[in-house]
Amino acid sequence: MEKTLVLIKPDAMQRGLAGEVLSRLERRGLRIIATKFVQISDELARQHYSEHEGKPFFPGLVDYITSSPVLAVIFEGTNAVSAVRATVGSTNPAEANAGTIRGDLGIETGRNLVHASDSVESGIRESNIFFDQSEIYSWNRSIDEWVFE
Ligand code: IDP
Ligand code: MG
Repeated sequence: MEKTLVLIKPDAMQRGLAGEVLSRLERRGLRIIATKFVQISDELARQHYSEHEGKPFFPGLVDYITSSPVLAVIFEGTNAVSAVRATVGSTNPAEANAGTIRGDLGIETGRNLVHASDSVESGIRESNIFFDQSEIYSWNRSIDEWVFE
C-alpha cells in the first residue's frame, strides 16, 4: 500500500490545529503507521525541500518550517498520496477548495498548515528522511476491511 508523509507545520501547531488536521486524514480511512514530534533543523529543512532550493520563497520556507516543532506522520492506504493531497487542498489556501484543510483553515501560501508528499516516490523518500525503519509500524486495524476493499 502507498505511504505518504504528512507534516503538521508550525502554524498549525501554534494554532492548536494538529488534532483537526490529523482527524480529517484519519477519518478519510488512512492508517497511521508512524508519528514523531520533531524540531526540524536547517539541514533537514534543506534536505526535505531540496527541490525548491534557489526559488525566491526558499529562505522564508526554511525559516517557517524550522520556527516550531512539527508533527510528522506517515499515513498508509490505497492511493494514500493522492487521497491526502486532495484532502489537504491546493498549495495556496486562498485558492484551495472549501472542504479541504487548507481551504477551510488557511489563507496564505506561506502559512498553509500542512505538508503532504506529492508522489509515491516522494512518499518513500520523505518517510525515510524523517523516520528510521524501526519507527514505522506494519499493523492492521479490525476496521481495515471496511475501508480497503
Ligand atoms: P505543496 O506543499 O502544496 O506541495 P510546493 O510547491 O511543493 O507546495 O511548495 C512547498 C511549500 O513551500 C508550500 O507548501 C509552501 O509552504 C511554500 N511555498 C511555495 N510557494 C510559495 C510562495 O510563493 N510563497 C511562500 N511560500 C511558498
Ligand atoms: Mg510539494
